[in-house]
Amino acid sequence: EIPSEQWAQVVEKSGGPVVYKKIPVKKPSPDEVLINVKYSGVCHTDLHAMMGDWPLPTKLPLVGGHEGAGVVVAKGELVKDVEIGDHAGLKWLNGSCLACSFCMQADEPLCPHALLSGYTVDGSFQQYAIAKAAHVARIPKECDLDAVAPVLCAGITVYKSLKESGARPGQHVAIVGAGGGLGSMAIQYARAMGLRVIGIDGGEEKGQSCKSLGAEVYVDFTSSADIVRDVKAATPDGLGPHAVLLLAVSEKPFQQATEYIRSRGTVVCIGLPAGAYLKAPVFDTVVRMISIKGSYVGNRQDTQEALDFFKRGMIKVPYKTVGLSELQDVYKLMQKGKIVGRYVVDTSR
Ligand code: 8ID
Ligand code: ZN
Ligand code: ZN
Repeated sequence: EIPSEQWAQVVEKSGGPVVYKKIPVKKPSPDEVLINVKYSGVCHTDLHAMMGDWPLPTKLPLVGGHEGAGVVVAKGELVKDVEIGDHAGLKWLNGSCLACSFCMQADEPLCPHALLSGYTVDGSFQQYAIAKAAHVARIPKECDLDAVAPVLCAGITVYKSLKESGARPGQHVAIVGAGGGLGSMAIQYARAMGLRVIGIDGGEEKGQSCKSLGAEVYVDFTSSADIVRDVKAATPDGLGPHAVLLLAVSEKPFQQATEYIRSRGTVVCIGLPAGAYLKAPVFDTVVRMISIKGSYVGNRQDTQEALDFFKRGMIKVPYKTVGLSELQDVYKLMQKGKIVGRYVVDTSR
């Protein structure tokens, strides 16, 4: 009942576009599962991969996608704790060695042998995708597979980054890029974790979305005359937020964040604009004791915790569903910064 051929969106050359075509269905190796992907979120990372934005080459031809939610339909003989029929998620970290010092300490995203879905191995923009069983997300049966898909990268990543920020309940976090895919999730996770949110993005539609998701203040970077002043003014004592999550696909806010972060606060870099650099004044960083760090997806435990928030009904993010065949149109909207929340593709059309 597993077909030998399937529909997929394939990047055939760096720069794209994606080509909707039939390709063979692969068989899982002994430690792998085959997931019948029902829905996949579209992350900005998938666009970076197609455009060749980063200093790490992708495989080619490439099937992108790393927010794939579906049903396990086949498994290798070594797979003991995932069953056929289980709901499972293909995430960015497709597999890791499980033996290096990072894997041993549950820092598996840092594994030097990591396999990346939709980047170094084929991902979820196909109907049947392969993943290492140890790393697939265990999706509870009560979760709708379309709504849960964006949790598999966006949700895990922002949840982890909020933990990395060290922000405590009642404190303020500024979310830069708050109207996008990661940003919308970040507002909801921050609220669920007891934090107070300042959303920063561009345009009225994103502003309304940020507010409805739980941001107390929205700062519009396209119309604000002084972003630093506006962000600081959004905290009761005017001294700025305790944490900043940088999710934007633009270098500018990476240069601004140290100006409005509170003293002893933490700036967390998550977005990956092409060729971007961080810049911060040494003097301020020292005398205001500012921390600047990166955060990269999450480990298996973070994954299950992020899913648990979703299962308990605390994470509701706007998404639009279109056919997998329409992926290139989604990329066009994404390139223009026009997407509020997430797009999810339905692999059946
Ligand atoms: O593990 C990681 N670190 C990780 C995981 C997943 C994704 C990192 N990412 C990276 C992606 O590769 C991408 O670079 O996070 C970035 C954001 O991904 P996304 O949320 O999927 O992208 P999006 O939906 O296009 O949202 C980006 C938002 O940034 C806003 C845009 O308006 C959009 O809403 N934005 C921009 I562009 N410039 C801005 C600015 N100056 C800005 N918002 C505020 N100020
Ligand atoms: Zn992603
Ligand atoms: Zn490892």
